[in-house]
Amino acid sequence: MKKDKNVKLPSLIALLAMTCAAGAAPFEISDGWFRSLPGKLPAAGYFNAQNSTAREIAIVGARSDACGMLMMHQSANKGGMSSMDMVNQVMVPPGGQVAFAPGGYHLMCSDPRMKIGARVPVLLDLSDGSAVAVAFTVRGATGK
Ligand SMILES: [Cu+2]
Repeated sequence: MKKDKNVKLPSLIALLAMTCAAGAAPFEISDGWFRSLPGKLPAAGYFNAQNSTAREIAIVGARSDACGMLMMHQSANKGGMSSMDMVNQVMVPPGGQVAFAPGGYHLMCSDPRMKIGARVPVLLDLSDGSAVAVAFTVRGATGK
């Protein structure tokens, strides 16, 4: 799928409303939050993904109007050195879940435009061609 980072999200409010109205979704994102750091530092995003369908679904991209770019990263510890690698997709197995959490998978939001305490919209692109709209809570450096 071709990704256009400049795509605006005019229908995000409508998507969020639909998501809420639908109740328990077959592919559900919960506990989404960004860690906002001072200045121009990127903000890391975390959430849980639950796949209640009978087939594999991968998260293949992320977008947000609150970020310049929003990429998927994986933290790793190689010989005592911590590093981050870009990942193109994260598979969520049928009936399973994957956590984006400190020390592992995370979203990396460059040029963040967000205030602590606010909620910002994030759109996650899935391998089946659909997208999930989620509101992420913005927390401070300590995660509170
Ligand atoms: Cu990162």
